Amino acid sequence: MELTKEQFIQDFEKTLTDKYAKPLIQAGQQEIFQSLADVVKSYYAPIWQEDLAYKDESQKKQAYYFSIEFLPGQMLKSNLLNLGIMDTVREALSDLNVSLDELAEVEPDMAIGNGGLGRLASCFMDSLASKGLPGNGNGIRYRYGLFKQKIIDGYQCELPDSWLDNGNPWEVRRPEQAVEVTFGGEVWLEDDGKGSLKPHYRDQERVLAVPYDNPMVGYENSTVNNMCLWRSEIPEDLDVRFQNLDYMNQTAQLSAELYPDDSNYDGRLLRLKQEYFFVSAGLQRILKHYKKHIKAPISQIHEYVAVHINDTHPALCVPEFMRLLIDDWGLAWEQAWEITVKVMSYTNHTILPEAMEKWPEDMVQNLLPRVYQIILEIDRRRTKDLLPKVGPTLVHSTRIVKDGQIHMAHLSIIGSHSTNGVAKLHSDLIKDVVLHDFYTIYPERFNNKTNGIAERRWLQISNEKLSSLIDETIGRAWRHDLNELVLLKNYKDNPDFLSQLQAVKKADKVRLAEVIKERNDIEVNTEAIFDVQVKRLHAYKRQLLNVLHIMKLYFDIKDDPSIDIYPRVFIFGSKAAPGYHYAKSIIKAINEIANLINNDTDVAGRLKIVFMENYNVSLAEYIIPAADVSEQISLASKEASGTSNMKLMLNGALTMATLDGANIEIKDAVGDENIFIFGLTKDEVYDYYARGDYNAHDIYKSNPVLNRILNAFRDGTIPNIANEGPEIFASLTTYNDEYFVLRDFDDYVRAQAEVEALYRDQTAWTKASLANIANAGRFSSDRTVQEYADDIWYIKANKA
Ligand code: 26V
Repeated sequence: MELTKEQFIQDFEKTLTDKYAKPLIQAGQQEIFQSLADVVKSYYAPIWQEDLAYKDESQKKQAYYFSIEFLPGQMLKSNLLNLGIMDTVREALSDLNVSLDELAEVEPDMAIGNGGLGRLASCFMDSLASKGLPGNGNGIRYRYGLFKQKIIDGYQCELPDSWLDNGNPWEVRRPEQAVEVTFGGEVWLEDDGKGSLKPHYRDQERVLAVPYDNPMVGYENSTVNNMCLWRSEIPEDLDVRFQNLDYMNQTAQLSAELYPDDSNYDGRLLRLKQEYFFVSAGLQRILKHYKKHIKAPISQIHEYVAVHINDTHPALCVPEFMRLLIDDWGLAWEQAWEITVKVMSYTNHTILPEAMEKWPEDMVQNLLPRVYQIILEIDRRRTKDLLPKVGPTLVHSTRIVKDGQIHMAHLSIIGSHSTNGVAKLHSDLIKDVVLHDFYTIYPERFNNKTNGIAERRWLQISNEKLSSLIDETIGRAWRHDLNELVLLKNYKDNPDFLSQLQAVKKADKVRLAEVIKERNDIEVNTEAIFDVQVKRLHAYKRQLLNVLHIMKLYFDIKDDPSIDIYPRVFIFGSKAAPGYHYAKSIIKAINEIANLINNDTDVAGRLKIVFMENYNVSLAEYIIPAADVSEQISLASKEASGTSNMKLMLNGALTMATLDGANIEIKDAVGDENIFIFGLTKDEVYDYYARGDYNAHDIYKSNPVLNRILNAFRDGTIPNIANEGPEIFASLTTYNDEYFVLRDFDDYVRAQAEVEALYRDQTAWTKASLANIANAGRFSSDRTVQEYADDIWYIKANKA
């Protein structure tokens, strides 16, 4: 949009007066932020309104991304950037002696997601809008987002994330579009006199779902999509005096809290309620909209609507859509089923068995009696149809209802026309191993969509210095098409450019060093290698492998304090699920090792370990630009894709990687000479499984370096881990090291030595860094969502 500084200042000062009856000079940061947000809202609101009207009139097909998590982070700069008014507003504020950067920090992160899955959903929201694609979000407006992590005495403590205390300035509450979602009670079918059976209900619990619309502003275009988040409330006509307290609490609780665990399936009733709540509300809204705006019969809804099931959490979309089509719209089963399969599509984000959702049959039956009937009927009909075609073995292994449980991945695959994994390797594993029987039955449904990241947040906003350097070098076209970054390759032998690239990295490291000083009170050497591992804490991601390597370097120094070791700063950012005991022990161990090494005079500052508390999107925006090394060291086959690997690459870090997830595609993009690969391959891991002969204890016994390091966990060398140390020791030895940490250790050490050697040659390193940036184009989520649009959703860009 067009905006002059003068116009902005006028708008801003008027808003401040209207809102707070105060001049700028008397206003606090919070008041200034809220006023600025209101001004920005006044800029996008008309575009939003127009785009909504356009979508209704053009009758274009729209996609709805159903996700129980979104992780957008702060929205101020994103909105300014995408509206094309970042520079104007920054300068105007600066004329008023207000720093945009400081002001932006006032906004709490919108953290209604755990990690990779939620952040991917938000990158997709940004990309859909920026590509002008009509794609909307549907989720839950949790009152409390992902917990705030405090580190106290080295331990993770969890505090509530009360992000809505000052309101959410971007959202619009739409009570007039509230719908009801019902739970429990009894259901029975009666003939409606016209030959079909209609459900009748008794004693149901009613919950009001109120939508809050959040604008997803497209980058320098006129698209504003919608992310709808539902809040649970008590229906207005219920007389609260006659309701029991349990019900009142449960209802209010529904949208109260995000489940802070993305590592283990946990069959709690409230979680199932949340899943049904946003699924039912979202589908009801879509159908109401259809009735009102789309001039076509319901039997054609698949030509107007695509619903995406982001992991299995929204899998109830399948039976709920069936219910609405049959019970409310009067469709026959066969027709409803055909439409449902065409409308739905599903993404799998993990193949770890412990994360697979299976709900006990009786729980679903009690909570959602009608939906349960429909699930049984889907399963019954499919079994009957398929038996003669594929035989009992395949039918049984792919049943939705089995052993008293409802398999949500099975439901999602069977009830949709597309199932995709999130990186090539992961999609292959799904087809060849984990869901192989489904692939045999429905081969045409399976496909890959390699993840991507929104470069606007992960480069333009978080790394303005690098962005400016790129602009000066190759122009601004990359801001609309990340593939343009390949043009940077022309500068790989340009010493001027290389030294500017180094200067940018240095400046980003200095900026992070200041944050570290302020938050951790640790001084770090900005000449050192900044070695970064940022992601949720999980055994399969192997933060421990990183830790063992650090201990090795430490012992090298202890053995010979004059040893020539290149200085390194190891930076960790990671939350553990509150109930994941082992992950929390690893956090404690990292912090105690940090204390030990950071304060050892022999080390003399050559090694520094920094565990940054409360890793979240806004902290990532500081850490990632400053990274030299990106740690992507999961056991091959376990990390579906990873996305921090892409963010770090885009910011010029070199990847230390196993051949897992999207790391493989990063390697293919940058070439073997610009990445550090180590460790077992997926096939080697599977061979171990097949033979069953992995013996971690043997490695512990026979490898003296590892022997010494592991002993340090239980002999007091690492202080203050009397419980955690032996626990970690036992997991790696007695319990046979589930993720082959010891097996990959030597090769990891070898690859880390290569890192050090290359870093000593600053020119060679910088060239490799450049190769990473220049080849990051295909990891843009703009590419990813375009593939979803073309291959799965069949939606087309606005005004195209
Ligand atoms: C799983 C579970 C398990 C049941 C309990 C609650 C819960 C909540 C969230 C999840 C999601 C775990 C899956 C996940 O986040 N996968 C990550 O998805 C990223 C985006 O595709 C991908 O890059 C990561 O490799 C993958 O671990």
